[in-house]
Amino acid sequence: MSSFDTEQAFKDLGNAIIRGDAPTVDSTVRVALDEGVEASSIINDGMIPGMDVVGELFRTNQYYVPEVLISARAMKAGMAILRPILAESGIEPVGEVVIGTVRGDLHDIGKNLVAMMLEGAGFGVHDTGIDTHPDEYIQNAVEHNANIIGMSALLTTTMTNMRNTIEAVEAAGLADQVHCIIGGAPVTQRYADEIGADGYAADAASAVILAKRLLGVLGDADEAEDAGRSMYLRARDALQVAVREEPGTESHADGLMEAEGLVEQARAAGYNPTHIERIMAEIEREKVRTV
Ligand code: B1M
Repeated sequence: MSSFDTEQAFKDLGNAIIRGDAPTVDSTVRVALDEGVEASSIINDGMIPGMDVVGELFRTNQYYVPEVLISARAMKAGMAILRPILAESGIEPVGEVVIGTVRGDLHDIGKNLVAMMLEGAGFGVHDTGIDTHPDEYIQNAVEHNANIIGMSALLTTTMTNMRNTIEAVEAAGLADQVHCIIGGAPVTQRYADEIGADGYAADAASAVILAKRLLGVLGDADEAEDAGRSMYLRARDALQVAVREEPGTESHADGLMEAEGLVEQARAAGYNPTHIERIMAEIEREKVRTV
């Protein structure tokens, strides 16, 4: 009888992605496949939770760009093995996405993460790379019969090309068929509303939820995950506000209590236990901080 422990393999895989250890990702994925674990489960239960932690470490300044790049490379190593298997398995893609960084913008780390997460979630992903002209988005959307065009921008000067692309999509008569979604560090929901985008996502995991919601394929588990994440993000904001208050004051204690309450709600919604543990540890550390 095989002594293979699937749960342990998923943990090892997630940790290897967090460490950016591509050789371990490669070997663990191969062993899991040999043991009969589904390719989609390897991605969803092993790799994406790891990448999710990487995103969180980046958001909280515990990881910087080089670490994110190394982890993304490890994720890519796993995807390279799994992509052909998913394609062969004949599972219908959830939808087709054309994704790229907008014209004039060369930043692609975040866009690549979003593309990988979408691919992992079962979307057909067609990546136009960096510096994507509005016409190139449209050509690709027509060629691949896309449901979604995803645009990424990291510069305030290139964000305007999101608006130009949306206008070009409308001019091409594709607005009824294709949803335009946007993201990137300087982009906000307000900007998305202003330029008539169909949606904005703050990070790669939220982009997957958004894409599924737009195509009407969001399941109950996704909804719970999304609710948990939003509680968690509110807890993080509350903690950040509390940290700026003087320890020992009522406002400091109130802020921490608010953060703790929100974390409990996120926990109840089943949100990622690693993130929950980490933020609880931060709250506990803050509780005993003195001036
Ligand atoms: Co540049 N850069 N950069 N840069 N760079 C920023 C963005 C900047 C904020 C740095 C700073 O000044 N503090 C600044 C922009 C200022 C502004 O416009 N407000 C800046 C600048 C000014 C520049 C240059 C102009 C510098 C120069 O040459 N003088 C130049 C521009 C080149 C160009 O694009 N034309 C430039 C160049 C570069 C490098 C080439 C050196 C390199 C890019 C390498 C690469 O991407 N292959 C680089 C980098 C690495 C950065 C920083 C340090 C990191 C960006 C990053 O990768 N973050 C950045 C400062 C910073 O953000 N701390 C900076 C990690 C990544 C995981 O996060 O991309 O935000 P992010 O993606 C997230 C979310 O935003 C979201 O999900 C992702 C994952 O969670 N998301 C989406 C992203 N796209 C999405 C799409 C969606 C949904 C969600 O739907 C479709």
